[in-house]
Amino acid sequence: MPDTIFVLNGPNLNLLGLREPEIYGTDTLDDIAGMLEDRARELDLAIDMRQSNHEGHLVDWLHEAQARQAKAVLLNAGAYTHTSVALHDAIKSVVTPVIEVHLSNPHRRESFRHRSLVGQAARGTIAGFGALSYLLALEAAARL
Ligand code: CA2
Repeated sequence: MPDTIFVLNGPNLNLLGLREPEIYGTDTLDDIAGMLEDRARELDLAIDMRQSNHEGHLVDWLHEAQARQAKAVLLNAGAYTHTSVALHDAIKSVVTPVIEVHLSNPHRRESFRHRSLVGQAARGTIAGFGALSYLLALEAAARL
């Protein structure tokens, strides 16, 4: 069985490719899942990609990643990145390495996006490369 990489996506990312393409690009979340699955196959990894608009689902899925002995989690927590102590604590509570992912570069945007509670707990961060951020994070996860 190949190792699994969980790819967890937070609020509003279900709208990806449908709104605000100037910020987030034209790829949908399904397009990104397809790209990740293609590359994962080459790396002998499996992808488990999920999206929720609910903070607690993301917390539950971080715990599940650990319970299932996932190799790593790629986490784009959306706006919860900047607000969620619960996600910060959940990342710290699991041994599974968590890589923070963002399509945009939050540091080039509004000041309320400059603080990341996810990034303060994550193994590392990849941001600013659109859909490519996810692929780069997968490359990093494969090498952990
Ligand atoms: O750049 C990223 O990946 C973000 O995590 C995206 C979040 C934002 O709150 C973070 O600061 C940075 C927003 C996700 C909303 O996604 C949308 C996609 C299409 C249309 C509208 C929202």
